[in-house]
Amino acid sequence: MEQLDTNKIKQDIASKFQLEGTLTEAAPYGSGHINDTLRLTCELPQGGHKCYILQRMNDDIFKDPDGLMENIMNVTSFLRKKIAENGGDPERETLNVIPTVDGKNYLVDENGDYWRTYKYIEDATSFDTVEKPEDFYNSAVSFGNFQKLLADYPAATLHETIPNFHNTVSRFADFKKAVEEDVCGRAKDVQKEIQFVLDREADTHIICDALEKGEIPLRVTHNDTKLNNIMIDNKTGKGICVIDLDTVMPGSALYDYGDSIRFGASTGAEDEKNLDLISCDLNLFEIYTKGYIEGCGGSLTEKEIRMMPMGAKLMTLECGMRFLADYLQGDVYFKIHREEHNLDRCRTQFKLVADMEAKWDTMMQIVEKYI
Ligand code: ADP
Ligand code: GN1
Ligand code: MG
Repeated sequence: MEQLDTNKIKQDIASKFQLEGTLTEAAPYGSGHINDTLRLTCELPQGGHKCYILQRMNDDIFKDPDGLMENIMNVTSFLRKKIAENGGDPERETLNVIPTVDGKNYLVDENGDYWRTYKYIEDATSFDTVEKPEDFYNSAVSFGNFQKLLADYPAATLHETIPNFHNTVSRFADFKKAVEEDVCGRAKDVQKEIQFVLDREADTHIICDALEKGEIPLRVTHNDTKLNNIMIDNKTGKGICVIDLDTVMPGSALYDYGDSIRFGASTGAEDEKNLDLISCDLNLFEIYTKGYIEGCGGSLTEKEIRMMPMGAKLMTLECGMRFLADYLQGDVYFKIHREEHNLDRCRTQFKLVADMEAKWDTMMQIVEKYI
């Protein structure tokens, strides 16, 4: 997709949404890997200002933006009702879509790009790393609660925005295909990383098999539960709003739990080059485990709890496979900000997987405390 032209966005795109006040600024925002995000600032006639989040949806990745927006409208209106019933603030505790001037949920511009606008959640922060363990705990409670709130959502009405998103068996097949095709001639230099994945093929079946056999339930899950997909309230420190709802689909609680551990229990950044700084922090692992189980309000089964370490390991392995496959394919999926960015990212994931394997018995002992 084309680079963002903030002047053009101010004139042609933002003006087509029902914004309050006069738009004064449109600035790139956040550190998501998928969509292009901007923060809009509008001056209000009575003084003060109001912000919005404007996003160009990635339609290379989300092939059915219309279905995706239908999911978001339906899921957020379902959540709004539940939040109000529970005495919360639906304006702040879920995403709120701002319509276009002609009343649509999203805009298609003359290049065929898809745009949407959300209310900006004020006085809250999304963190790229765990600065305080309490934030991680509070994010766990919120992600667990998110899943609990969606427990009776009519799952069959959800569009599958990315088919097989956390199907580790099909992710493994995609990975092998990327290695075989080797379109950029990069495979020869990353044999060690490729072998790391190939050695773990058997693992990729474990959650898929458990779902297929009905040993663990299919639920409505978020599927992209990294720490920066939650807004932490600046005053209370609580997780105030789960954002980035593009991948809300039927899935396993182990996907949500595991992806959060992958990102937040790591002692370093997802793209850290110095692998000596990367390990799985068992204190953070335990804090998140406790918070997630509490947030789910007793709904996780014993089998799910026992499989939590496997969820953490497989979500980390899967993400590493995806980064490495993208590196082999020429960096076509995840946004990169430097040469070999995806290679650096895959290496942190594999370092984490190896560390989890080394700490396996302790991880099992930790989760068993919560059965
Ligand atoms: P991506 O899919 O690219 O990760 P996100 O929807 O997660 O995009 O948005 C990127 C970042 O923008 C988030 O990590 C968060 O910092 C910020 N953000 C997104 N939506 C909001 C919102 N409604 N209010 C405040 N900040 C937001
Ligand atoms: C992407 O959109 P974002 O940046 O929150 C990706 C996740 C990966 C993550 C790795 C739709 O998440 O699956 O785990 O990057 N989202 C999509 O950081 O592919
Ligand atoms: Mg995000």
